[in-house]
Amino acid sequence: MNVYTSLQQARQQQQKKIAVLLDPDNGSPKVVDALVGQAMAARVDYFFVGGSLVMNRQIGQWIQQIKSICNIPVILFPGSLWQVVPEADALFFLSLVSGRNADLLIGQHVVAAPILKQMPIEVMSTAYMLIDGGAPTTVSYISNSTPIPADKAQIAVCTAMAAELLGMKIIYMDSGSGAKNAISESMIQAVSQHVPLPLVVGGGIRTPERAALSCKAGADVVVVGNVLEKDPSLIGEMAKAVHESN
Ligand code: 1GP
Repeated sequence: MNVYTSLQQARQQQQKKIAVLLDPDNGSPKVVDALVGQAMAARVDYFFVGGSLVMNRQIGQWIQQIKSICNIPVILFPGSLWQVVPEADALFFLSLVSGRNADLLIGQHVVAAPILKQMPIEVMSTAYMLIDGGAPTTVSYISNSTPIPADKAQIAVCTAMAAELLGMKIIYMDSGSGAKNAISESMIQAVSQHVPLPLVVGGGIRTPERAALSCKAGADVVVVGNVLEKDPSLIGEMAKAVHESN
């Protein structure tokens, strides 16, 4: 089954999924091995790899290392063109629809398109919506874009609707890695009710309770990054909370 089919199935059958965001800059091969081992034991559904700022120029080799020890699908979450490598299973072809930065809405995509056409990788058109998480994040700074205010669910809903009508396949709502506040349940619920696409939610999710609440509100995939870098032993509890939240 390809990755997008699994996301659609998750949405249709209300099987909640957990993705662990792996930062290629964090951790020696030994640390990554240990994290991947724990993720396998916890039955993590996906690995996301990438970010606004990545200094490791060997992302392909790094992904190969992960894939040599497990078969959890690896999905690229690229902050820039050079994070696009063929070793991953799939790629979020992200358009920053919450912003008005033309380069991140379509410009980079034009440059990436001929490269992606030649890669044996599943490309998934994704509407990326940055939501204010209570403090400036790396992604808002680097993308030079203003996040959707946290209390303006209607803007998020209309943005997601526009993305659906434009033919995008996935909605990714993110308050940015390490966000002070995770996205509110009311905003997740509003978007989920109005747009039938698989809904990925991340940024500032630090506890199993918060992960479960995001799922109950309508997230199909919950993304957890920062907190697991600090305490990988939380993976088991996080995954259990997500998988049991439907
Ligand atoms: C960021 O959604 C991810 O793009 C994960 O955020 O690192 O805060 O868990 P955290």
